[in-house]
Amino acid sequence: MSAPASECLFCKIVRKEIPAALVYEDDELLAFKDIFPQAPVHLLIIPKAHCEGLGDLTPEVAALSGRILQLSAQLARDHGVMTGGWRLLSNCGPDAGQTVFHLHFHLLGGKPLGGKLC
Ligand code: D5M
Repeated sequence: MSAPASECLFCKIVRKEIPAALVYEDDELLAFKDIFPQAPVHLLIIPKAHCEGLGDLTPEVAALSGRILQLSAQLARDHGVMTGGWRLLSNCGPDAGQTVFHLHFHLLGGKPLGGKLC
């Protein structure tokens, strides 16, 4: 069950009601360091507009998908993991382990990444 946008953790980060280690911000997108990093580089990229996840894309957020991919490559470059390799993933729903129901993409790198499922 998704929290309303007013209670959503990542919406609160967007509104600067709770702190986060921001690494990128523009009118539409925000990126910040994951609070429980699973790799030396572990960033979260989110649309500022609320939607629950990939199964709940609004037209507004769907239109940002190309920008999200471009930003992920830019951040991978800026954070020094472009050469070694990096991973972009979004957990969608309980079986995938989604815990925050505001669409987000994990950008991971800086070490050999295990857990390759496909
Ligand atoms: O990923 C949700 C991710 O969100 C998880 O890796 C922890 C991270 N998280 C939770 N709270 C915060 C704050 N306050 N700042 C930064 N990162 C945070 P999921 O795919 O939903 O499991």
